[in-house]
Amino acid sequence: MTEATKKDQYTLIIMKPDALVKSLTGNILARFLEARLRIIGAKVVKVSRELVEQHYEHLIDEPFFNDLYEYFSGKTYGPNYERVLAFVYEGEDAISKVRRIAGATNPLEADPISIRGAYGRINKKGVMENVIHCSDSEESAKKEVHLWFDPDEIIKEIYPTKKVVKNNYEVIEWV
Ligand code: IDP
Ligand code: MG
Repeated sequence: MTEATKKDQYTLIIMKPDALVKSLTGNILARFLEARLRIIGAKVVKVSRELVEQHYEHLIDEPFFNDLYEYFSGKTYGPNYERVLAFVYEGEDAISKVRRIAGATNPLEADPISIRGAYGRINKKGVMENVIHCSDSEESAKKEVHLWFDPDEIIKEIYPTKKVVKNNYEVIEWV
């Protein structure tokens, strides 16, 4: 493929509460440098039960879902850690490059050089505390970016938007 036809992908990366507990934020950002991607959105979020249910919709019937909620919301670590950092990255093959640097879901099976392999663990309740989330396909990236970011929180329009009037103000929403 020539430079002009290479297609950019978008991916959502979340530094989960254990990344913050372990002071890994700078380290993780540095690990993603090698992928040569660009950050186009970034914020800190306090995660609600509703957001976890939407984000991990595919796991809602799993017996570990409530423990996963406690972990992902940060409740496991106390009020100072009830937050995550969310990023949208853009670039060529962004999804597979980020998944490779992140490592396998189970930190005990992940490449020890990967982020999850190096820093993850399985906690006492059996939850895979694996430090980061990253989208696994273009379809889930789109769903996740819609869920976590408003259009005006990303520096370019990566998915279609529409203007709607709310309380006499014009706001931009995802289509
Ligand atoms: P992914 O994060 O690699 O995309 P998913 O299957 O989407 O993996 O699972 C979401 C998260 O739920 C995982 O990152 C991990 O924290 C947790 N998880 C997934 N499967 C299990 C399990 O079998 N036991 C405990 N925790 C799990
Ligand atoms: Mg997943």
